[in-house]
Amino acid sequence: MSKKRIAVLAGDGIGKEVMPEGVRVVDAAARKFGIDLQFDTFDWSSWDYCEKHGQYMPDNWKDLVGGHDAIFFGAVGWPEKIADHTSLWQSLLLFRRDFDQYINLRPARLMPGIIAPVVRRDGTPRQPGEIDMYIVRENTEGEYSAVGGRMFNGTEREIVMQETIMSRHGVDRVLKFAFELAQKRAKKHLTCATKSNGIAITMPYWDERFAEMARKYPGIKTDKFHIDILTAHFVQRPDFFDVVVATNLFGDILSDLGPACTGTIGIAPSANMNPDRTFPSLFEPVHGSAPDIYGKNIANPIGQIWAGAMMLDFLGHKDAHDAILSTIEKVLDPKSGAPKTPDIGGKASTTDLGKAIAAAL
Ligand code: GGG
Repeated sequence: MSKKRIAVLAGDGIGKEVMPEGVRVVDAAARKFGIDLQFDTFDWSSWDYCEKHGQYMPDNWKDLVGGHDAIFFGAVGWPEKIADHTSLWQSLLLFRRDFDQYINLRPARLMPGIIAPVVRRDGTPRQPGEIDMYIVRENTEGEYSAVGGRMFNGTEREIVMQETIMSRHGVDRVLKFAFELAQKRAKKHLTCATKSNGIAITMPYWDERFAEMARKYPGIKTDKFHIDILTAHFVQRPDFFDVVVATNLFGDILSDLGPACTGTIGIAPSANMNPDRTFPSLFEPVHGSAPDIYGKNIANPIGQIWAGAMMLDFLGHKDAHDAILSTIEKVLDPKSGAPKTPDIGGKASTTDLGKAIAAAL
């Protein structure tokens, strides 16, 4: 089998702490399953690089990583030094857009040993597997268009505006992906996140395209909720959901809320995919750089590790993905006695948990 080249960009804050554990476990899986991987590490896409060079990434970033099979990404953002919207648009959002990573796939699953903060209606705790959903987030347009501007800055006449862009091509391809994913799942249930009562031009269009696409998938049970009540349903009956498809902004919000309902966003992974494989896809934890806990080595590395498993799956190694996932479940199970980070009730370090998963693999 040919060598697969992985571009590794740890980025900012806890990205620097969780990435070594992600690489450790992906490397261990590669050895176990005979996958020939080469990790190429880059120090850019970080505030450290920006401080020296005045920008988050070198001008030739596309040449440097465009030939890789995948990008393994940590976190971006150092708000003490640079506005988040500047750092994001100089790195992560450029990857998503310029590499046409139009699907952002984010699973949320209740794992063994983690107490979900959302209990059942009768007050009993939810059990592992009871929450098991995928959020499919549109990843290149929508509310993240960056089209707009300011006029009359600093005056009484100041105006600021920003457009939401939806293209038929962009909407249809993410809906199609979501229907295809639902088709493969046992429940065959797809929920559409909308807000067409208030956002009366783009969101009705999103709903129309959803209804049109649904006609091609008669075997899929569909429903549609406005984003406000949908967030309430996530908290009150997360077990109802299977696959949820959402615009860029709504998908971002739901994919923090979904994992939060499973106890911690520290374990949540994210695959920014270019399914056409014209460009490399990018795999990252859902969480950001978390400056408040950076430097303590207490961040949960599972989001990064699980993202690494999704990367291996995308590269054609489902066996390695499944092995990492079942090892994470085994290690999280209280019976394992394995170390846990503070977000899941333990006192262990990032490194200890990463090493425990690699060893159990
Ligand atoms: N590991 C991903 C990361 O650093 N995310 C920071 C963030 O704020 N992302 C916003 C987004 O995903 O739209």
